[in-house]
Amino acid sequence: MASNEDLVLRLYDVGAIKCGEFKLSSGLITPLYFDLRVIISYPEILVEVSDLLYEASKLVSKPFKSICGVPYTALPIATLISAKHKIPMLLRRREAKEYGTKKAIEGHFEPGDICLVIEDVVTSGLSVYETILSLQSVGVHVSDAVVLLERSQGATNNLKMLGVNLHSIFTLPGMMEVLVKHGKLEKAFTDRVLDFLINNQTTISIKQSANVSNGTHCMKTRDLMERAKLAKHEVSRKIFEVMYQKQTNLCLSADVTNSKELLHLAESIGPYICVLKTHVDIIEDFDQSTCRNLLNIAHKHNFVLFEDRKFADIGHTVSKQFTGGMFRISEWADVINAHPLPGPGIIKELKNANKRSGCLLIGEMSTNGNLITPAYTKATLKMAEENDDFVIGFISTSRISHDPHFLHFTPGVSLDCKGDGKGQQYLTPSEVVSKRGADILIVGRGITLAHDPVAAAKVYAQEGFSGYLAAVDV
Ligand code: 5BU
Repeated sequence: MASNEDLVLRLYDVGAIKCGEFKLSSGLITPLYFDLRVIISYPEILVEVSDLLYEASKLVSKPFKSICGVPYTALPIATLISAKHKIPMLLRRREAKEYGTKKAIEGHFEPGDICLVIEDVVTSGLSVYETILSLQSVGVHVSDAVVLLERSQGATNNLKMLGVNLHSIFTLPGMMEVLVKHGKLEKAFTDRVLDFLINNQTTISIKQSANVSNGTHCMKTRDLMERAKLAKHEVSRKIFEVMYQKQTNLCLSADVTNSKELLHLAESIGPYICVLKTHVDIIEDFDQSTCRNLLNIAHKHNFVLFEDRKFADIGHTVSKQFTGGMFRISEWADVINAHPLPGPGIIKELKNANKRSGCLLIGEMSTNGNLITPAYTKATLKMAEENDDFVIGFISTSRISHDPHFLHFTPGVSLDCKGDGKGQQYLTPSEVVSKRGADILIVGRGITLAHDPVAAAKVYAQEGFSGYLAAVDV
């Protein structure tokens, strides 16, 4: 078999390695791009890549029963390995969600089987992880993945954090060394690519901000798993993880007035949201079974529950409102919120009543003519920082903290309306997420009153999350 160096040169010669300016799926512009799809036109290269990945598969931590290529480039690679080494293959359908009835995974498997995932190139590892999630959804486990090229932008660490070992044949710097050695690339160009790699890590997300003098940090990238690691409360960690796993930053504000409608919205829109927000005090037929059912749906579709109670009284009263009455909010809400207006006592008493929930402080409001001033917002931030074992972030209309462990939820979001004539003011998803730095967009009537609420939720989720990925740090 030809050496690995020969393979790199042949990949270059057939146009699988390209220099220029290319947009990655994350939106980043890279000076060096790999298009391994072309190797299907060169069977010898395809066989060689498959052989190398098969060799790498011998390094895995747990024996596997089947292999699964990440669609699409890795499919022929996985097929060759499967046929040559008599290893059963599974196939992940990318379009399964859209067509509802189709199975996410084709092929025969038993729950508990271990599958090896195969991929051509990884940047953050997200495509590999999506395939793993599909396999997991049918009970198939993945402990390892093999990849031809690790672009050295964080995939190995990202997947490690998710319990998956990534084995790569080449790293990007290693490949470039070979190309420089053989006169295919200029050293100055590869230095530029190395700079690009260093500056575009998908996991290193903290750097000193412009206002380093006062000790605050700002996020360089908005990497969710990195933020999950930095979370100071179990609930914020969970929210970051859910956002990452489901690739959504949409919070549905389910402001309906009966349990049936609420549960129906939760069930149908659950797959597209990370948080479901309620106003339980507007539900006419509320009882504890509403909560039990809601919790089951939240568990099934992997989202968290936020009761938008906006506590605003003295500590003694809010602790009773939180834990007692007919709503017993502390027993089921993962997230609650409070106005900082009464002073730190409100936070102390809510925390004493139940630390399991995370609290958002209302630092800004979306309504026309509200009385919140910049000084009030600043004082809210201070209060949050002093209680960051319980305060997980803010309701706000802009980013008020650059500390990446705080979450920013922004209400007043609509794609086609400027206001509701009752004081509410709307901005579009891209305005709140890309320009104002929201992490999570709160959408109520834009979805619940839509002709097709599920279709509307998909649009808001798509707009919101692509805005999140494309957002510059603010
Ligand atoms: P809408 O239907 O998307 O306008 O609903 C917005 C929701 O967010 C609604 O439940 C409000 O109570 C909530 N909200 C808000 O709109 N503006 C604010 O400043 C705060 C909460 Br705080």
